[in-house]
Amino acid sequence: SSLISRIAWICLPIHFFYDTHIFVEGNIASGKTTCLEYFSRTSDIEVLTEPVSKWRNVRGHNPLALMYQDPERWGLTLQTYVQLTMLDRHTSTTEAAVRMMERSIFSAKYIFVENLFRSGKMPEVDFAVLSEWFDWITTNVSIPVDLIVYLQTDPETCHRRLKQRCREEEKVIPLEYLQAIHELYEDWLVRRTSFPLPAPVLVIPADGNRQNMELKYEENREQILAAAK
Ligand code: DCP
Repeated sequence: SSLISRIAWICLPIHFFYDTHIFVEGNIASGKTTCLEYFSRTSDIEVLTEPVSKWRNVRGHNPLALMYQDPERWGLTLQTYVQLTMLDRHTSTTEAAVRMMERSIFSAKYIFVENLFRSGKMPEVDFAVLSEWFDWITTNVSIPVDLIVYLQTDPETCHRRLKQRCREEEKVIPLEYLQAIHELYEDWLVRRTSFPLPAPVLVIPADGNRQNMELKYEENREQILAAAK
């Protein structure tokens, strides 16, 4: 047993050393899922895709569809659940050295909740309650993050991709909505004028087609994995 404990002591720091967390951020249909799939195929990285299937079906209800139909009534409902599912992802344990996840509790709050509120679609009291929850969580729960990969797109590109992918709930999304989300992302991750940055940011232009994007991910692989060192 002394040999085992010696091995454990040697391995423990190595494990912590490589326990790296990366968030992939970007507008709706910016290609986050494709990016995550690419890295899960080509590197020893564990990927956590967004729990969007949960947002479309919680005990038989579809809060995502409800939010798009009537944001004033259902925005709080969806965003409360998004916040829970994100927290669940952030705190789940993993064996992998590097873990990449789609979006984060930060963009849920700084981008989507902020957008609902600023556009007048979320009552102030709903915004206040969500903000209290967010502040409590980020003060009392450790949310590890080493790097944010921002897939930067033109909102028109996202609009075109959205129309092609034809997710039922998203048929009502106008270009203006994607423009608003884009500006909030740029303020946060590029201009850095709105909210605190929890980690350094790597910007990857993401208007290209799938093949183009795979080349770009390849070019950036070293820089992304360097966050693990
Ligand atoms: N959504 C929301 N509020 C959040 C997070 C997401 O209203 N806090 C909505 C926006 C989309 C849907 O959920 O309609 C799915 O979100 P994503 O854009 O993150 O997922 P995609 O599948 O569109 O990402 P990509 O195409 O980049 O892979």
